[in-house]
Amino acid sequence: MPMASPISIDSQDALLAIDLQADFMPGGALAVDGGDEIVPLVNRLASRFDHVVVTQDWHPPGHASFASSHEGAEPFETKRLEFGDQTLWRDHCVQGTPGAELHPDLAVDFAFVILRKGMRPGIDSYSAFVEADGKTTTGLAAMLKARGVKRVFACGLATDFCVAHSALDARAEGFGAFVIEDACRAIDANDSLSEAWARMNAAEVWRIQSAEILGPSR
Ligand code: VGL
Ligand code: ZN
Repeated sequence: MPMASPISIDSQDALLAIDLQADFMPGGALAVDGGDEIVPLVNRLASRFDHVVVTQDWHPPGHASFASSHEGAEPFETKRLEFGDQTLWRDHCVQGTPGAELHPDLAVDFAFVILRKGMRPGIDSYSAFVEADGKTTTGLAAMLKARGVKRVFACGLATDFCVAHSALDARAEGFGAFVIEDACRAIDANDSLSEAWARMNAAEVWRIQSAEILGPSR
């Protein structure tokens, strides 16, 4: 089968490796199917980029995104919070706990920054760029722009939440945005995966496969 035309990565491209943490791995508090399978692929991708950002979901205990923080609420339920609708989750990625640690095989040495997000008790941040209030910036866009980055390639966990929100916000910040589909895994709760792809298609976030960057596997 002929390959889609290859994408050549240069010094204006950045890779975001999103939330490859123990709690999102099989056996973790918020396990994503196959989450561990993509780590070697993410490492191979990271070796091709001059700018690699690793993100870490990093919540204080009792975070507003936890079902346990709301009387009578269940995980996966949607709750109206101060800044809008929030999907509630089992407690996950609590600061300093083993579940918040990055996967031990992730080649973090490629990263120039480990960006922590979701740190404020009352507000979530799926996105690596802007918190769920829609206005508090993490500073990542400015950092990437200062380094001359024009295109952002996102991979990691989960396709339909933190990867999608990060890619959409990359676009909103004026970057070209790509999601490397086979280097992601999804939660897919209540149709969230197809909704995320629909929003990304509409925003011209391009869905690509790792082979378009790495070349055909041998
Ligand atoms: C994520 C749900 C809650 C993610 C983080 O990394 O996609 N999903 N917190
Ligand atoms: Zn979270």
